[in-house]
Amino acid sequence: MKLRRMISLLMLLCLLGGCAAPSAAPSDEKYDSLIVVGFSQVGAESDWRNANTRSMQQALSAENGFRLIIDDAQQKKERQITAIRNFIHQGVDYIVLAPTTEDGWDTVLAEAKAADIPVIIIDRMIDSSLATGYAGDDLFTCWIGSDFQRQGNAAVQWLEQQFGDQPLRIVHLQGNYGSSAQVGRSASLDAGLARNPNWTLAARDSGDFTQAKGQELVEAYLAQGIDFDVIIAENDNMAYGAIDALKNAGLTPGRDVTIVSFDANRKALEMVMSGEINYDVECNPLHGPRVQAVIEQLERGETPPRFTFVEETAFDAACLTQEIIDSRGY
Ligand code: GYE
Repeated sequence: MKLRRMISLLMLLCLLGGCAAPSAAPSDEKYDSLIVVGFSQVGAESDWRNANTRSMQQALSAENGFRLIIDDAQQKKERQITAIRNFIHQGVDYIVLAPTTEDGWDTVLAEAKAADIPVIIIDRMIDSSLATGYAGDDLFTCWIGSDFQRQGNAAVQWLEQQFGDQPLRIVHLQGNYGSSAQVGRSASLDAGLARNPNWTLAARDSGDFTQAKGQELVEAYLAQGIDFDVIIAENDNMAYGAIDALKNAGLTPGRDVTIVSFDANRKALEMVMSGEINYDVECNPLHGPRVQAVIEQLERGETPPRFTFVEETAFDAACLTQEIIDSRGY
């Protein structure tokens, strides 16, 4: 247990028991030596997210010297802010934040900074102006995640290669508005629409990264008689929902409608192999060992890189092998 946590506990004991010296049982000693990490997770909206949570649990385990406290915010930023305040109050050693959306973190992260608790941001970013510099830059220690615009560019380039200047009517299922994953992936498609005059947007809505909403949206478009050639789903779970809606309407996904998706979970790769998904851009959720490495560096007094972009690729049936699917860790 670090000093900060020790002080919080002593204060609590003073309040409860008039400052009697606490006696440490052997099991307490083991507990005391663990690094306490409070992790504010977005939610459990997708397979990607669940793989990310599992990766954190596996890496930040007691065996590895950590005590991990996870708060599931159910995709609500207000809940994340409350969770971070609770972590500060508990005196955790580190805070890990996977932010729902990019804006609105200045106040609570300034509170963490005032309490001298390092904040590691994973997956999405706070404020998107990485390139131009962000006023709140010193409010976090480092960030680990994906280049979402690069992922979006891969999807758009694949469509350009496949269809040339053929007319395309595109349905765009977006993630939750204001999240870096949505902002980056959507920005790429907007650029693609601008440079391909034969592409039109048949429909565009947020499915909040969930399978149920992906299905609902596509069912609604079909019921409205909207015609489309391509569905771009900003994650696999929305693609699964869209595929179910198409099948229920007697259409063959991957053939009648081209499906482009993001994440490349194992199940989705199997669907690339069977032809139901045409192209899937990888997004790696296995940040647990990366966070572990960063904390261990900080514990040794070293300075980890401020921004770590994870290396990623993309798959269509032409480049996918069974070996890749079998070695998929998520
Ligand atoms: O693509 C989606 C999840 O932020 C990269 O969030 C993450 C996205 C991921 O719900 O499946």
